[in-house]
Amino acid sequence: MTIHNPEIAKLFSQYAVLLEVKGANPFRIRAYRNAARTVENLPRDIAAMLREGADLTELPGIGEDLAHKISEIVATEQFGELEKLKHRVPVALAELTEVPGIGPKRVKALFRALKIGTLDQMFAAARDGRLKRVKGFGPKMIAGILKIAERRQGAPRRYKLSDAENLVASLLPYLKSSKGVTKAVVAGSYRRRKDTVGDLDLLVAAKAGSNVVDRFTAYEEVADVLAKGSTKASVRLKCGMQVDLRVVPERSYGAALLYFTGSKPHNIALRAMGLKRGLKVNEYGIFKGARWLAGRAERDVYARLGLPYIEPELRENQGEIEAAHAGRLPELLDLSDIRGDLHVHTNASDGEATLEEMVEAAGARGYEYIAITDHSKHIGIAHGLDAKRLASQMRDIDRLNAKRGSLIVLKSAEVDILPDGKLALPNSILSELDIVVASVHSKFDLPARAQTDRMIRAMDNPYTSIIAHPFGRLIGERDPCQLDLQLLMKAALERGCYLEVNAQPTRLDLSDVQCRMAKELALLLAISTDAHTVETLAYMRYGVDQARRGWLTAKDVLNTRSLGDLRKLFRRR
Ligand code: DGT
Ligand code: CA
Ligand code: CA
Ligand code: ZN
Repeated sequence: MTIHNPEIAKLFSQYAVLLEVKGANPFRIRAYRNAARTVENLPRDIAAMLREGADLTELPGIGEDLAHKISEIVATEQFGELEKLKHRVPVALAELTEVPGIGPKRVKALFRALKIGTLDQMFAAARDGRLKRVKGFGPKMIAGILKIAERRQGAPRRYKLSDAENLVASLLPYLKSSKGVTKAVVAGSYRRRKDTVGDLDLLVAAKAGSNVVDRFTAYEEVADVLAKGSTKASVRLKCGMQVDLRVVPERSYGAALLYFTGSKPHNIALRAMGLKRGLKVNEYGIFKGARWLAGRAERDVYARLGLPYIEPELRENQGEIEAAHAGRLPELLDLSDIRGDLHVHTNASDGEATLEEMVEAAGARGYEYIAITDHSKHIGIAHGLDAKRLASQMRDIDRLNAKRGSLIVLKSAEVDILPDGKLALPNSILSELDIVVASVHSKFDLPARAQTDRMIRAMDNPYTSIIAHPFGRLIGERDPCQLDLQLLMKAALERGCYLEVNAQPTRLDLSDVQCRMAKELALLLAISTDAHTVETLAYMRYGVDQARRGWLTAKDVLNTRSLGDLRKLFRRR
């Protein structure tokens, strides 16, 4: 991993804000702000320039001192002076500046007047009236802050599935290595692969008398033990996440897994079904009167209810029980059905790896094709491609395709949809591409009608193939934009366009229910990683998870097709 221009720019602008809070010399502050802008807008990767021995002082606004600091940042991947300053000026910039209207000036005023450096401190000051005394905080501003405080309090925190996976990656092996443990698994919404989870529900099968609960509560990441008994416990981890543990004997493992996987509405529906047949279903098993019938495996419990196995992703009581009963469960898409990735960046725009490296990695995944979709040149996007650089990339792709065996590289671009629905590259260039991925990166706040029209207009362009991340949501950071999805999907169908399920774990856009809506309208979807690195090509599985939750089969997805079939599907002009 090397550090790149956007990160370096961010370090400089953070430093500028902290300097401002501290009350440093305005010239110094401005120097860092300018340097941030220079680095941000640089068409070349600074790390690469340094490797080639370039003299950074030739860049506008970069003198000896700043050039030296950039070298330090690239070499050590951190900015020592920023780290030092963070201790002296303890201001949580990232969270404070997330609040609309709070920029460097107000951050500075907060810190100087009240020594406030975190969101929680600011909320407290808004509630008890101290905030009124701070310059720049009028009644309207304070009302807005109170509203945000309220919203945060009301909604319990949820965690991205990928963040939960990181916690599980060390917790689960830790538990599995306890004496007497035969099985350990995460149930709950995690197993159903929901895009976010409220807490983790661990289920362990263990021999009687083993000390799994003690080992669990002694886990090094545990901050608080909320409850503890002989077969269950709840803890809060240092990161804030709650984890519930249940220990059961092997014999009821399946029943317990079914119960703790949920969802609650699915459980309730199963129980009601059992009652009609004179059977009792609970976390210990399925019973006729006092007689235990089954419970070792989930499959056994379903079978006693006259049902086939239902995949966890479907267990939301959204028709899956009826479908199972009627023998009409979908044969869900599997990661191994995916034959290629249709949205991938390289270091020609804001990706980290070279074209060759991305293609190589796609080949290693066994793909048949990969579309290279670097950004078009436009505001807000780090060094996007203009017509000339895109043409040169196309020549590189031709060379690669001539050289390589089975994997075909598709020429493509992620083209910005401008506010008026036009695309940011001219048709003369788009016509040279195999597919065109179009997406919105600005004006997320248009009303539904206007935003929908804007995207439909983008699809009016005969070269548009796929609309990427239609809602632009960033889980926990940015709400989805307003869209009439039904209208958009119908417009896509009429025009021979498709929508994307962006598999980035912070996006997952379209979402599970939106996938299901596409299926009902018979609109095919592309599941794409939007990978900016070689490693994140593996995000494909997160997209597949959501597609499965949306009942999609391989047939409902574009990139399960052979390249030949795919080309036919993209032939709209
Ligand atoms: P989350 O944590 O909000 O993302 O969602 P879940 O589904 O993981 O919910 P959670 O952690 O409250 O409970 C885990 C599972 O335990 C849930 O999916 C079903 C089961 N469960 C919890 N409470 C009840 C209940 O009152 N009745 C039934 N039948 N099942 C329950
Ligand atoms: Ca849970
Ligand atoms: Ca729970
Ligand atoms: Zn992208």
